[in-house]
Amino acid sequence: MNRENTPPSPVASARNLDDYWMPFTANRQFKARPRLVESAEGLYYRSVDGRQILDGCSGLWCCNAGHGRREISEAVARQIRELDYAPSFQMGHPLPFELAERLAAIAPPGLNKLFFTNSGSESADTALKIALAYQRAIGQGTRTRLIGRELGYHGVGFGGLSVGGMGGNRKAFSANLLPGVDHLPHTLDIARNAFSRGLPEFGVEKADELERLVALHGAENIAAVIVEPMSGSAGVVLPPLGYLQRLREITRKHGILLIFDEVITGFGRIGEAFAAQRWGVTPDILTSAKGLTNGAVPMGAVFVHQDIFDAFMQGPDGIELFHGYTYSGHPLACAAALAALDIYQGEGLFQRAIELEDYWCDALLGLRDLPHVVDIRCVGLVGAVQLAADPAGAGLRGYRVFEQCFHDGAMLRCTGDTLALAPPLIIDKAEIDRLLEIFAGAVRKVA
Ligand code: PXG
Repeated sequence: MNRENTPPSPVASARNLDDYWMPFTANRQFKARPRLVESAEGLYYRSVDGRQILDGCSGLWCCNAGHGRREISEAVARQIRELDYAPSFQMGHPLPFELAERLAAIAPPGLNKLFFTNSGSESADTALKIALAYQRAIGQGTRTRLIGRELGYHGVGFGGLSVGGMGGNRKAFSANLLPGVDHLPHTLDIARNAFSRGLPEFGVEKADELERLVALHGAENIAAVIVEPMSGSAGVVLPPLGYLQRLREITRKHGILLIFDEVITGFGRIGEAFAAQRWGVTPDILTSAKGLTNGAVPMGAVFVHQDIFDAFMQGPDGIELFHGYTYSGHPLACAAALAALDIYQGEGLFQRAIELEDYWCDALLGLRDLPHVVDIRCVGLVGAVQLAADPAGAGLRGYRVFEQCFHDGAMLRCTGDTLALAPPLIIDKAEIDRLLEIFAGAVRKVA
C-alpha cells in the first residue's frame, strides 16, 4: 500500500482492543487502524474522534429509517419497564401477535403466517427447516434436497451457509456443510450487462438451469429453492429481467417451494415493502431481519404462506413444528419492530426508494468515468460500483477506497473490489450528491 496516501488512523487508541474477536473482520488490520463510532443521528455516525460520517450503507443494510429514532428508543424503554421477557413456548404475550398481524398486512399475497427469529441467519435456517418439514407433512418426504445459488448469502448457520454460494465463507467448513444441496449459477454478467440502469437485460436463461438440476436430481427429491431476489453481500447482484418470474414458473411446475431471502431487500430497500412486491413475484416463504426493527434490536421474521401453515395444522393436536428460539418474539424486539413499522408507514418510506430511484441511478451512473470502474449497478436505493482489481491482489483497491471514504466522512461496504451503497431511505438528493462526492473523491485519491 502506498503509505503516502494512507489515511491516518481515525482514533488514537486509548482503549484495549485486544479481547474482542470481531466478526467478519481483519482483526489485526482493524486493531492497528481502528474505526470506531460512538453515536448516530439521522444520516450520520459520529466517530470517537468527533467526526461526522455519512452512513452510506444504513449500518449494515439495516437502519432504513436512519439513526436515533426516538419513537423506537422510547418504545423499547417503555417495554423493558413493562415486560422485559416472557417465554414464547407454550405461552405468550400480546406483542408478537400484534406484530404478526401488522406484518401480514404488508406482506405479499398469502404470506400471512409469521415465525419470529433473532437474525437473518436464523430466518434462513428456519425457512429451510419449514420447507423440509412441510414436504414431509404433505407426504412428499423424498423431497429433501435444497437448492441455493452461487454468490448467494443466507447467513452463517450451517443451513444458510450450505445453500449460500460465497466461496470464502464456505471453504473452512466445506466437508461439514449439509448434504443434498446444489446451486444455481449466479446472474452477474458484466460482459453483457455492465452499467445497466435497474434490472439487467440479459440472463433470464440462467433460471432455466433449475430445469437441469431437476433433470439431474429428480423433482421428487427437491424440497426448495432459496435465492435473494437481489444479492446484497456479494456486491449487489441483480436479477435479470424475467428471471424471478421464470424461477417461480419452474418451481411451481415441479412442486418445489420458492424461498426469497429478503433480509436486505425487505422493508423498502428496493421500493415497496418487499422486492417480491416491487418485482411482482410471490414466493412461498420469505425471510427478513435487519430493517424489521430498523436495526435497533436483533430480530428476524419468516413469512410463510397460509397453505404451508395449514398443512402443519392437519396432524395430531400437539406441537406442529419442533423449532423455535428462546428469544422468538422477544418483547423488546417486537416493540422496536412495531415502532419501526409506524415510522416506515407514517413517513411513506416504502415508496421512497421508488421516488428517488431515477435520481440515484443517474448520480451513480455518472461515476462511470472514474478510474478503474468496470461496472455500476443500481436499483431502488441500492448501488454498487465495481472496480478492476489492483494487480497486487484482489480486494486491495476496494479496501483502500472503503478506508479512504471513512476517513473523508462516508461509510460504505466493500466486498472485494466492489463498493456497495445503500443509504437510509430518509436521504435526500443533496445528501446523495454529498455521499457520491466523497466516494468519487476517495476513488480518485486511492484507486
Ligand atoms: N440473508 C441475507 C440475504 C443477508 O444479507 C443474512 C441472511 C444473515 O443475517 P444475520 O442477521 O444473521 O447477519 C444476511 C446478512 C455485507 C453484509 O457486508 C451483509 C450481511 C451481514 C453482514 C454484512 O454486505 N447480510
